[in-house]
Amino acid sequence: MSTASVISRSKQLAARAEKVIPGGVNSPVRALKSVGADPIYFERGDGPHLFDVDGNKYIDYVGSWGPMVLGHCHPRVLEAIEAALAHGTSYGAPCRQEVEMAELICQLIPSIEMVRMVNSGTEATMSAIRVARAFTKRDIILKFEGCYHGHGDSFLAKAGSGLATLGISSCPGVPEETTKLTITVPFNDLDAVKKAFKEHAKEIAAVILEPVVGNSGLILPKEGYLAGLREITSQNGALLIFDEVMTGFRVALNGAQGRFDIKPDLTTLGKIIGGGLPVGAYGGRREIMEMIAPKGSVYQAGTLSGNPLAMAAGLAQLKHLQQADSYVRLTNKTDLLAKGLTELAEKKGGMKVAHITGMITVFFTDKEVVDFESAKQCDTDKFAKVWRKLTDKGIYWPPSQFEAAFLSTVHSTKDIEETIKAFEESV
Ligand code: HOZ
Repeated sequence: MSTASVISRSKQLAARAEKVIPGGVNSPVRALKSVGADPIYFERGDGPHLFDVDGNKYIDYVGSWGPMVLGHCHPRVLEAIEAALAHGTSYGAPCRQEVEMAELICQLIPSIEMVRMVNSGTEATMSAIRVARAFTKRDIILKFEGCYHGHGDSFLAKAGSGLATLGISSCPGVPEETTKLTITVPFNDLDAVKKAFKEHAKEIAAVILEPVVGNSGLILPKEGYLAGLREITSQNGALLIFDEVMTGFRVALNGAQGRFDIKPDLTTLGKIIGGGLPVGAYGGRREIMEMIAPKGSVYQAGTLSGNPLAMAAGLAQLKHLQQADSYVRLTNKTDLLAKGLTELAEKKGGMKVAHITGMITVFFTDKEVVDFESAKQCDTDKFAKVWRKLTDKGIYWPPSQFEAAFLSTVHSTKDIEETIKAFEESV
């Protein structure tokens, strides 16, 4: 444990990092600015736990923002990586594992008839809208306030996640011409979508959304909302793209689309399918995906795409998740945490808890959170105070009101009880 008189190793690393990495971090939320803390540098993970460079142990609810659904260092995943590692780290050429990965994704997610592997969720969404534009011969993309689809130019308008955390509503460096091609409307409001289609009939190439929003905190779709979007897009000749980078293989084996029984035209994936290694994918209807080069002329490429290590890790994780009780266990664990936190919210007030299998958010507000506007009404100062107390008690909760927390299949009942107790003592 660090003491006040000694400069912690995290602080020492942060001082060095600030000189050579913008803000000292490789992704903005990690700077912990909005919660009034200094970056924590981590050394290792083990099951549901993380250990920082100062030797502090945490129950981890970030889970690398989604991939660690089986916890850190799962033996099956490590074995698969070790076996693949012995054969080299990258070929820049096709490999057996990428074929197996594509077959498994197509088998588990029926709306995906063909899939292309990329290296991150950002690449997946950028590529998905390119092929959607090519297929529909239209340019406008409709997205939702508070949804986050990575840092591609088209997606940074009224985005959630780090932009919401830092209060950046539009990003310098994105050409105005690009911004004009993105329409944003509130989530969970079908009338707003209908109005946008009325105003831009035959111009909207695609509607893209997180079917369960994880980047404004967790926001569930209202009853009938996703079906309504499916109907409107079909009627208007636009594609429906589900960004399941977070929800894919997490809220159910067949993702949010399986859980809510909606068939999008295209789906983007990432996180879990890489087992913690860098990965992304986009896939969907065959006639759309066949437009991608070299089958078609929509260009998209990548040296590390279908990387054998990432494929091996992802395959091992997906195969393990296919085992009978994975999602029952993940659901039960999430429900247990949600029950404890909901009881606390009812007792204390000023808190609302949203959850679905493997994901949870505590919003510091009295009102239901149904969209970005209501998420932004939360008391972020209170969130920051509670976050700091939780961290001191060894709970590593996502450092932003606008991020969902992630559970794994290996969080124990004891871990969850400790977490509820830490919340009781912190709010
Ligand atoms: N914006 C990411 C989660 N929604 C955080 C990425 C990171 O800091 O690793």
